[in-house]
Amino acid sequence: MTDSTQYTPPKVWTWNPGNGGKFANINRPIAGATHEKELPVGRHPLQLYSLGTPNGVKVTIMLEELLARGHKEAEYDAWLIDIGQGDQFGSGFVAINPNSKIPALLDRSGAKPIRVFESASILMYLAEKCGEFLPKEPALRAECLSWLFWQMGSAPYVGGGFGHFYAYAPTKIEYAIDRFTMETKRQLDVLDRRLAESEYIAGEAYTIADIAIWPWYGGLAQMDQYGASEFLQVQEYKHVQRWTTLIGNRPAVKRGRMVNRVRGEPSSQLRERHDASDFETKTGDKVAVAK
Ligand SMILES: N[C@@H](CCC(=O)N[C@@H](CS)C(=O)NCC(=O)O)C(=O)O
Repeated sequence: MTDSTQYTPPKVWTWNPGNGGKFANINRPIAGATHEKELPVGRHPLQLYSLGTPNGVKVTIMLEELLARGHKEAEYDAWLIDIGQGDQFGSGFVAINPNSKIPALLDRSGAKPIRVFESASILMYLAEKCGEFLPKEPALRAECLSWLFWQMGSAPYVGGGFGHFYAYAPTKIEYAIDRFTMETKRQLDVLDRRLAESEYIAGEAYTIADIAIWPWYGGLAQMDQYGASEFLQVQEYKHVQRWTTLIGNRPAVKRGRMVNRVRGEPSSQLRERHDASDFETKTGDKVAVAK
């Protein structure tokens, strides 16, 4: 690999597979399927194809919240998409999300299945389908959607920028880490100031804005995401800390975090979810004992 301080870009970029980065085996400069593979389909109206990353967890939290409010139409099968193994490039997955990224949802409740991709789009779709967590009053709705899309525009600087260069890049590049740390801390401060003036992100009610933002920024604040708690001095963001605890204590959030999770304590991992009872009987610790 070229020394990053010496690198002069050539006239035309060429693909150098296996550039040493953590995700080198799955990154490609072209879209589309790499192999034929049908997706499994379960018995519920909603089929979710996902993984327990911050983007995936947004959707499983939302589904568990909707079920907790009694919405039977939110019953779902959650299938595991192993992005490290390239499952997102199978033909069945690409047919649901041409962008080859989790999460992707298929709603099979109507005459014709409806595909939904991009996590914010999935949250809005479910919120509108069930009439929950997205205020109807125009000013409140605008505030909620503004924060929802703030998250979508901002988090790539945290994940693809800060997290990538701080934790995953094969060389530590001070310029890149400095640039994205500054931005990540600025975003934490944006949230901290907002949460100083209101209980939840979009006002007095819990909404899809909280559901979208919590997995990313709550992860930084209290889950040592990228092993960067100390580096970022996350304890200083007092209002973000208060809100992270508030949201994290919700039973549906606790369940949603477990779905399609493949890391951490075995008892916190429910690799696939096909029934509400799976949380009691199919977590990693219980499946391992049964084997
Ligand atoms: N903007 C998308 C981002 C989704 C995304 O980046 N998903 C990652 C995992 S968190 C992924 O599937 N990566 C696989 C890949 O890039 O090949 C969303 O919010 O749904």
